Amino acid sequence: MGVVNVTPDSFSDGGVHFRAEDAIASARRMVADGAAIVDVGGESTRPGSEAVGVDEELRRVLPVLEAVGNELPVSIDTAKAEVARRALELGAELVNDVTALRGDPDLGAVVADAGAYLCLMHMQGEPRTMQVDPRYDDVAAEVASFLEQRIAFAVAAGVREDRICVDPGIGFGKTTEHNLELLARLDEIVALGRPVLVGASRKRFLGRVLGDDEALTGPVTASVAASLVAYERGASLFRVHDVAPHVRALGAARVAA
Ligand code: HH2
Repeated sequence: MGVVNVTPDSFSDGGVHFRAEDAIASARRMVADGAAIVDVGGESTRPGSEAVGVDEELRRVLPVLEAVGNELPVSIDTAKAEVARRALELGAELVNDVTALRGDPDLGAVVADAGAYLCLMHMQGEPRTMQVDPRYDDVAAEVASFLEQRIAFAVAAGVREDRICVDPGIGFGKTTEHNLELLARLDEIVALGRPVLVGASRKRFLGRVLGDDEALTGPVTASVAASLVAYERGASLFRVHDVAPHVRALGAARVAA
């Protein structure tokens, strides 16, 4: 899954795709590079970010979806029912909701009515404050239990269970140690029986793993390493900014496994 953030402020590529024509060109290039789907988003969820309104989010993503929604496999990264509804009309097939249907009471019905795929992600707290002091007694068990409950919630809202994938939410209300423990115990998320998506790409804990305590982003080499670890532990979807090196490395890992 290639990341196309149509935002001025995303943590690692803020502004790169803010102009629709740049986002469209990147989406096409990512698919040419081997991405199975591109994830178009108009709201940053980086630590400390402020929410954007529905009109602004639509203004950002609609031109991109109008151009590539029916041309490429597209996912919409949103927590808003109205944004998801418009994106699905324009050809998107998956709704990637970092709030796991806790953000907008109407989103479940929109996904269900469209028969779309849905990604449910774990997040502790909300983006503005989530990295202030994240705490867990047992991070993997708590994330797995949360995702199990959100699958049940989505199914109760009418979403077909076989359309749902789950995501431990790397970096969303988690310390470096929490992120590493989630990757190490990913089998506990895989045991939920749904495909697991992992989005470690460029996240700052990868810079810290390499010894840079001040890092704001992680390098592509560490991003690929994290995806390979996740693949080895059973993940099947990888949300990444740098598609080509991930496609090559994951392709090689599949052959080598
Ligand atoms: N991470 C980000 C955004 N959306 N969705 C899922 N399912 N999983 C993730 O790990 C995930 C996500 C954050 O990364 P990015 O989109 O690059 O940054 P920003 O939120 O600042 O736009």
